[in-house]
Amino acid sequence: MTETQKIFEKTPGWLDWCPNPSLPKFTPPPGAVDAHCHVFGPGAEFPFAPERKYTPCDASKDKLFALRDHLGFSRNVIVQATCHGADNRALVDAIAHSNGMARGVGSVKPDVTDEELNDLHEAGIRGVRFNFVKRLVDALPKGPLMEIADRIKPLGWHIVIYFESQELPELYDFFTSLPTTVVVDHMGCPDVTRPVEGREFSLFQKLLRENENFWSKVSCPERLSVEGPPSYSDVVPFARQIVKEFPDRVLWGTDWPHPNLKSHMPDDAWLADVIPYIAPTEELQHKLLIDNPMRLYWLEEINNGPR
Ligand code: 0GY
Repeated sequence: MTETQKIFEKTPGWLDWCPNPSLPKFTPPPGAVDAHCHVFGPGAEFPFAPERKYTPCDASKDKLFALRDHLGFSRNVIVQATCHGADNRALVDAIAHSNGMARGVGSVKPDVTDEELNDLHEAGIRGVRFNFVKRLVDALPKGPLMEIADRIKPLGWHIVIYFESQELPELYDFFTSLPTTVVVDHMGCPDVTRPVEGREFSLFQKLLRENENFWSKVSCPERLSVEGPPSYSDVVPFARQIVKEFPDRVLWGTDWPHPNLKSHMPDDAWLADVIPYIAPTEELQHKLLIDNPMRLYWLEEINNGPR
């Protein structure tokens, strides 16, 4: 085995993405956006970060775009995952080959220059991700994160935060002090064995209710569910509640290629088929899949019309 092969050997037990998803029963409205997905490598072209906590299988832009077409979506928002650290090259390359149909959320370090930020903006990046999930990253001091927040604000970017629900009480004040629009990944990862009206999820709803700059992705049933596929029915009431109360501040995404799943790998059609259960009317589906992501990621198209 060569040194390169050893470096990119995927984490033991890693579940690969579903190679042949079925066709969803749900037909997304024309122009729908998958607003949370990733590209991984290919590692030989875009090496994974030395500080990563896992090594994924390759998940290329071509496979992502093929999935987009297969599921009946039109656009992608590609989010930087921790295995690529603050090296956004795979992400930028994917956007560059999307014919304008992808935008991105990157990852930067506090020493990023203004020129680099401007280049990322030109490349189609519209936000940065702050990751607080302990199994994925070493704890980040808040000061440098706030510096990054202040630097990206003039570009009109937003911040995507990824955390687990038990961390919210401690992080709440920091989150509400962020100066931009803030998008929470996967509803703050609730423990779905607890009630929707319980203390834990109520704190998350309070965050959105009292802070109009906060949005939520109603994504990742495959990661949150205890009951499991194909209907992920224990996650639906949580997502449905958020869509109902905050219809203009929600996003949906596949989370393809579903990093670090332990129990099963979803057929991505199952995930699309959850949409009508969490957004039961055409109006809600249109906001969730088109109006909201377009406002956040393709604002100039709304203002100026298509390119
Ligand atoms: C993980 C890994 C990552 C992210 C996601 O849902 C996600 O966006 O899966 C990451 O950033 O490395 O295991 O959750």
